[in-house]
Amino acid sequence: MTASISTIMASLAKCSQPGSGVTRLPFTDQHRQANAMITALMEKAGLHVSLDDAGTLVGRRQGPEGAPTLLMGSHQDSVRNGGRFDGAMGIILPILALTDLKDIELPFAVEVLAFPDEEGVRFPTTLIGSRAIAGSFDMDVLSYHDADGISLRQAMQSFGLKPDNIPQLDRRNSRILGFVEVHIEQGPILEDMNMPVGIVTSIAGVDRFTISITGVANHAGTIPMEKRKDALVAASEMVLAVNRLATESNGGKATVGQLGVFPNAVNVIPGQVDMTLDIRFDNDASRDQLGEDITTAMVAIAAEHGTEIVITKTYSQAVTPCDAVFREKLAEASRQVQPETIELSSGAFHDASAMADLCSVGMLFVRCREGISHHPDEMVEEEDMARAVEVLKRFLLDLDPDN
Ligand code: HGY
Ligand code: MN
Ligand code: MN
Repeated sequence: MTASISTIMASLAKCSQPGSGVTRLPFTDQHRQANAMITALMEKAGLHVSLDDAGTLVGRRQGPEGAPTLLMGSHQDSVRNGGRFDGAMGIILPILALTDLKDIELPFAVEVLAFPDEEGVRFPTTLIGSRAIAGSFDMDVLSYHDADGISLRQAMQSFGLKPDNIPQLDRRNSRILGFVEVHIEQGPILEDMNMPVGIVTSIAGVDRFTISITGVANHAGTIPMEKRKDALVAASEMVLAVNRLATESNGGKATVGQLGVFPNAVNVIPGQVDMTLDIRFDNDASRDQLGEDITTAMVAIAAEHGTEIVITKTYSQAVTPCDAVFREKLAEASRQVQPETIELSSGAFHDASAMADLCSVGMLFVRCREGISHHPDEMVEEEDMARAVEVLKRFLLDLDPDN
């Protein structure tokens, strides 16, 4: 008896650090456990499984000699205390679709990719596996390190990988039909419209920064207020400025998600604050402008408080349009599970954002409860996941590699 999709997702969710929700970071024991589970499901689907040197698990179904390859999949990693569907569902559903089509010839090869890192939570970079395949991986990020001082290179090597081979993963000279990613919507639109699935039109662009504010740590009881260079007061004003400028930007989103205070002691004036900034917009020019407004405001606030500031852009991804042919074919396929189709843009970015440097990309969103995501309460109903598998099967059966 085949386990229900929800049961599979619940088992995969157990590959997590202890605590509420799912915390599965790249190149960890939890990642290894997840890869073992995904490998078993890929093998059941008749896929040949391998792990590439960027940490992407590749499940390949051969096609006719010389036929192009359709790429599918998503990311295995999660945010901290995240949900069980973000990323992982986009790996499992195509595997289940291929399991059902095991005995049916397709005129192309298919690969399901379980990317190691899309969230960029452990290391200040992101889309590691997809950028390696798309040929846009920056080898400098191998020197980036996590909160424990472990470099990305060390983490990959202890995972059994040879990161120096990453440039060889570039697939830009191979015959790729495209990349199609299934993903939880992470928003309320499909639920509001009472639609199980939706077709993505474009994926938001994103800029990410690390910001270091340096003041003077000193005794909380002896230094008069007017003589302080309090890094946390400066940082707090910056956080409020980020929120105000994004709110006034008419569609932009900006978030300070991480903030560390040093020395973080009850009786010491904070000497150092390190924080992150994530800026999104549905067009590149507005995102650049919002970034400029925010960084200008931060520099002015730092000066007002006599503190130093270093702003480093750690990641940038342009707005990614989804391919018109894939949008149409996914819409056709989804009409078999719902009479109407709906198109919507994605405020989140995805591995498809990076894969667009390699090939045409398409995305299928699946309804989630109350739009909740990046949270333990993230939920996708069994029947909606089953519908998405049916859409994928129809999409695969109707896809003609020659047009
Ligand atoms: O941040 C994002 O948009 C994605 O969930 N990594
Ligand atoms: Mn995701
Ligand atoms: Mn996510």
